[in-house]
Amino acid sequence: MAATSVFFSPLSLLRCSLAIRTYAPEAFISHRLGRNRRSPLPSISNSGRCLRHIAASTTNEEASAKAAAASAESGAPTIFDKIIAKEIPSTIVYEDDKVLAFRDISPQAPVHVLLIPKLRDGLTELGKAESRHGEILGHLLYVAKIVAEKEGIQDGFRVVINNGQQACQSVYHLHLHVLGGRQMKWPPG
Ligand code: DGP
Repeated sequence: MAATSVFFSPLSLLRCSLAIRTYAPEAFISHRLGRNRRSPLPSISNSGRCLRHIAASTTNEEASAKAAAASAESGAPTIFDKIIAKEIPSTIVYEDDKVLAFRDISPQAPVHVLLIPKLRDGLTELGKAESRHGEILGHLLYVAKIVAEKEGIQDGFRVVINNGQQACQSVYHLHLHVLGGRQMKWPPG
């Protein structure tokens, strides 16, 4: 039923896009259309184009996640190692001896910060956690709260961990997304 309505009404097209990446609908749509993320949602006349863009970007995200998953077990360094080593630039918002927090290169909300352990120690994804990781996992959550306060979103923010290919994880170094600065939607896509 839902699939049928998606193809017949512009509102349903929007619903479709929300279902694809609901945790960041406006930012996601406008980002994919190359617009400012605070711009209005697409007009009715743009809905066909919107659907094509959304379908293409969803495919891209899933393809990226699949490619990343294929090499996840290799233990190879990721782009985050280069960010930790400051070999490539990032906008750092918080740092201590265990955790680095920096702005996501493709923000899905006005505030979108990634938190990573400086030492991966087998934590390619949350699903690899063992009891010895309890301290760093707890610290990451605590730092999420610190970052939310520093960014002024302490009254409403979301912490997301994409785990594995089906969740569209694209970098196999555990990371928390801290998102906020706009009204979040639920359920996530
Ligand atoms: P995930 O899909 O959960 O694996 O999220 C990975 C995030 O990493 C994604 O939102 C984009 C971000 N990202 C990837 N490469 C870079 C980079 O070089 N710099 C920054 N700042 N973020 C990156």
